Amino acid sequence: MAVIKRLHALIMGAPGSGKGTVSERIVQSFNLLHVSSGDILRNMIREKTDLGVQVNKFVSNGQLVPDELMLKIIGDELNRLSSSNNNWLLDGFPRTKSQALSLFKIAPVQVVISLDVPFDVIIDRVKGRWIHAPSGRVYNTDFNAPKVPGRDDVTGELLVQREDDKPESVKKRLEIYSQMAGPILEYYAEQNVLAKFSGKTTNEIWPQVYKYLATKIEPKEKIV
Ligand code: G5P
Ligand code: MG
Repeated sequence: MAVIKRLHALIMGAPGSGKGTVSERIVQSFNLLHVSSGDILRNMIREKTDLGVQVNKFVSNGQLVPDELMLKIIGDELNRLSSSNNNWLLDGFPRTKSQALSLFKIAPVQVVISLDVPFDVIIDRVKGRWIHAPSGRVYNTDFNAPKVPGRDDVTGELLVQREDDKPESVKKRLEIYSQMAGPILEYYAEQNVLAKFSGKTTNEIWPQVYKYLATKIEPKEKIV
C-alpha cells in the first residue's frame, strides 16, 4: 500500500449529507484530527466573541460567511495544521473556489472525500438532528439517537437544535451548495484527488469511505 506519511484530507458534501457523522467514524478508525469550520463558527457564536457576533448573522440565515472573514477565522488553525505532524481532515472548508485556492497556498490536500446524498433524503433527516454544541457531536432521533433522549452520550449535557436547521435556512444552504460546489469539485478532480461516494444512508457510504482511506493510511481499527 502506498501509505501517505501525513494525510491532508477534506470531506465535502451538501448540508446534512453526513460529513460530521462520517468524520466521527473516520476519527474512530484512523489517526486523524477532525476540524470542522462549522463547529468553530458555532463555538464562537455561543461564546459571543466579537467575531462570533459578526458571523452569527450569516450562519443563522444559512448564508456563507464572506471569504475574507472566514480566512481570518480559520487561517491560524490551517497554518497550525499544515506545520503539524498530524493527519487531518477538514470538514466544511473550502466552500468557495477562492477558499480552495487559499488552502492550496497553505497546505495542498491529497484526498477529497465527496459525499453525494439525494436532497430529498437530506431535507427529511435534518429535521431530526440534535447536536452537543461544545463538542459538535451529532445525533438524529431516527438514525443515531442519544442513549438518553435529549442528552449527550459522553457528558450527559443537554442537546440543542441548530439555528440554521429551520426549513427555510436548510433550503437556502442547499441552494448555495448547488451553486458553489461544482467549481471546487472540478478543481480537485483536475488534481486527481477527488473520490466521490454516493448513497442514501451513512451505513451504505461509510464502508466505501473506509475501504478507500485504508488504501491511503493505516487504519487503527479494522472494520472489514
Ligand atoms: P457546517 O457546519 O459546515 P453544513 O451545512 O455543511 O454545515 P452540516 O449541516 O453540518 O453541513 P453534515 O455535517 O454534512 O451537515 O451532516 P451530519 O450532521 O453528519 O448529518 C446530518 C443529520 O443526519 C444528523 O442528524 C445525522 O445524525 C443524520 N444522519 C447521518 N446519516 C444518516 C443516515 O444514514 N440516515 C438518517 N436518517 N440520518 C442520518 O456549516 C454551517 C454554516 O457555517 C458557515 C455557513 O454559514 C454554513 O451554512 N460556514 C462557512 N461559511 C463560509 N465558508 C466556510 N468555509 C464555512 N464553513 C461553515
Ligand atoms: Mg457538520
